[in-house]
Amino acid sequence: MPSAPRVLVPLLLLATAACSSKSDATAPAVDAGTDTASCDQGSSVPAYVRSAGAEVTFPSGFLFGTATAGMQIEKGLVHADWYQWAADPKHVANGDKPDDGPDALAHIPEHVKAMQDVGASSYRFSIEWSRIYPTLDSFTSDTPDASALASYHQLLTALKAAKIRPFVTLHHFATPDYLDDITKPRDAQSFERPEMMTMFPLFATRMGKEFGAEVDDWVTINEPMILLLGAYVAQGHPPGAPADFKRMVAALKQLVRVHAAVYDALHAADTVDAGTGHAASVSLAKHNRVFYPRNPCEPGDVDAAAKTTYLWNEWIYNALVFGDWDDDFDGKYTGANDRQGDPTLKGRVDWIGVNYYGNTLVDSALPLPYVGGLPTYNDLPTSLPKTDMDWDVFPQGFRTVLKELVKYKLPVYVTENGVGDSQDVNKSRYLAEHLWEMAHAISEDGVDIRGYFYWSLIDNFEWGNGFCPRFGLYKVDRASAAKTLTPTKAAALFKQIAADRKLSASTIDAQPAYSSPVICQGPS
Ligand code: IFM
Repeated sequence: MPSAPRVLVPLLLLATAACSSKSDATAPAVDAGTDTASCDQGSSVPAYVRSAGAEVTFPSGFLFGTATAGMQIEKGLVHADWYQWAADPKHVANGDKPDDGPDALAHIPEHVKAMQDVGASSYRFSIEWSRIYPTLDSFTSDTPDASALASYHQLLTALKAAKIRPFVTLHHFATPDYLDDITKPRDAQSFERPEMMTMFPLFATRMGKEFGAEVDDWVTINEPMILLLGAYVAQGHPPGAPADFKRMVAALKQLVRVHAAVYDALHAADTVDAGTGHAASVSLAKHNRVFYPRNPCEPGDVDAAAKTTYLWNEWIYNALVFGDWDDDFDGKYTGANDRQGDPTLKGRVDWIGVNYYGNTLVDSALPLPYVGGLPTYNDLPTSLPKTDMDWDVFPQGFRTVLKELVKYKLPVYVTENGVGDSQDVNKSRYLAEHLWEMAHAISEDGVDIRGYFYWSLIDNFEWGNGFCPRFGLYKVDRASAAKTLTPTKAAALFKQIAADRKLSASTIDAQPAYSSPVICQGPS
């Protein structure tokens, strides 16, 4: 996610100008955070009260994994929009550059060993489109880069030898520069471009054929809402377009259709393989949050929090699971372009992928179209512990967000959850508390969760925040030629929980209490 503080400044500027009549649309039938405190308690965000019990267990076959993304750990992705965006020091804190990161493709054996050392049974990573096809010519002529293919095959071979199940993301924030020209942010770029509708499915077809024998589980797109907000509203992602919420919404609509086409392409290309007996299993990694009214006594804030929950958390999966297309985002299916059960969208995810990082406050004084408020998720006026990103630590929200997914009646994978903690003081407690709440979502709320991917395996390039926030289960010594890995304190805990398949309340109690983080500044 890009630097939150800077992300939201343009939203503030946009808010009043962009306010549309939709802001007083009927609130959808979705409540804001289920634990909202009453008006007279002053704050809508409750303190953490751990879900009850002495011990939780995890189902047999449950995957304990870690996750990464190419742009954040690989070197030399020169044809990616994000690489070019990061070349401008105004876009990344300290002028950090992805090339100064962990150089992952040069250290595959060490990274797979690190996964083995913590008993991980799965790994989510991305195959970078711009590495496979660096130029439009190479894409058009289907001339993939041989060394790129070899590197990803090397990784997949090593994972197979280690019995680690791969989940492969095809688009994790970075787009080839021939689909996103960052020098022309006012022109249609990336998911707005009509050719994305055909080129991304074609890329997926080729990747399905190339890697399908080694990969069953595919993530089409990482965090659509964060990506589009950064790209078309908040200038936190390339192309950094001037803030235009309508543009973002148009891109969102096309993105959902692109996903459906990529889903079909992967299923056609990656059929049942001899190794596993499985065909492709496809979803996306959707970043969901808990939205609270900034002021619980302000009805506009309460309404805006409910509407944001719907648009942010539900709208995409409603379309891709049920085929329910709410074109005007009003929470009803009565608009001229609304439809339910659309066969071109329905059933286009095989499971629900969800990334969880915390809570958000929504302020109706600054109404964005469709939701009637401005969401903010950093530097919140709460007494909750903070992360390096200045986000709240909010484990109970994990359970809330997971519970919202029950209605889809599909398996769920937590495709990301983790904490920026450069001092390695809060990670263990954060991990334990979040796993605890997730286990309750399984056992008490009936959420069919099949796996959990800790973000991240290693410290990496945290987009606009550069290298300051450290999300890794392993620290990376970026200055060393070997890019040496050192386990954090949370690595041993992860290993213990993955091995035992259980976690006791006393283990959580044994973790150090949260202490103040080093707040990492966003880009200047
Ligand atoms: O690092 C990011 C990742 O790329 C997408 N999800 C959130 C993480 C932490 O901000």
